[in-house]
Amino acid sequence: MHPLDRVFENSARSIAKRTSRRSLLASVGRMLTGAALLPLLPVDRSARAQTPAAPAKQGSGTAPTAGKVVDDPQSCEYWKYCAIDGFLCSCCGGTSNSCPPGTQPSPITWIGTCHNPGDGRDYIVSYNDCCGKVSCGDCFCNRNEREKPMYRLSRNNDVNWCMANTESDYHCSVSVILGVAEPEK
Ligand code: ABN
Repeated sequence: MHPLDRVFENSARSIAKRTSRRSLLASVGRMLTGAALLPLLPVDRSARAQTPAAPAKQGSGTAPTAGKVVDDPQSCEYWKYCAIDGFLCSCCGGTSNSCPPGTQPSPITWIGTCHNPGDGRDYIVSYNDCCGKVSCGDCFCNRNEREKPMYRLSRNNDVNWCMANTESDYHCSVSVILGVAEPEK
């Protein structure tokens, strides 16, 4: 007999002497149960929570999704941006309704009506451009609710309203509430 065979035979006999068939079945059963329970163990996903995906600030022109973003002035989904087309001044050193320092609001604007889900009312909104600096480039947002084609200029948002300013460089756009829209009688 090959010496290796003898080693295996001896160790098999020694194991057989020390264990019964019942204990062998019990340990096989324990191993199978452990393997079946492995997927139920908790998994640490904290690393993913610490490196969240970058929030999408870019406008898509799609309908606003339900949730907190309708209240975030730096989000394109903010309710009063429903017909804005441009860079959000709230991301460019200004606010949702004030121009960043060093820029001037356009005296002529385009007008829209946006529904505020917070109080259920419709508001008339003026979209002024802020002028006098090069394009901000942050938080581009293009939404077109109730926007009208170019022949209704005051209802069209694809116009550089800085054209009437002495410094006609377009920087960003704000959304100023003018009043509550009365329901048509
Ligand atoms: N009113 C925003 C804008 C500015 C320049 C060109 C198109 C639209």
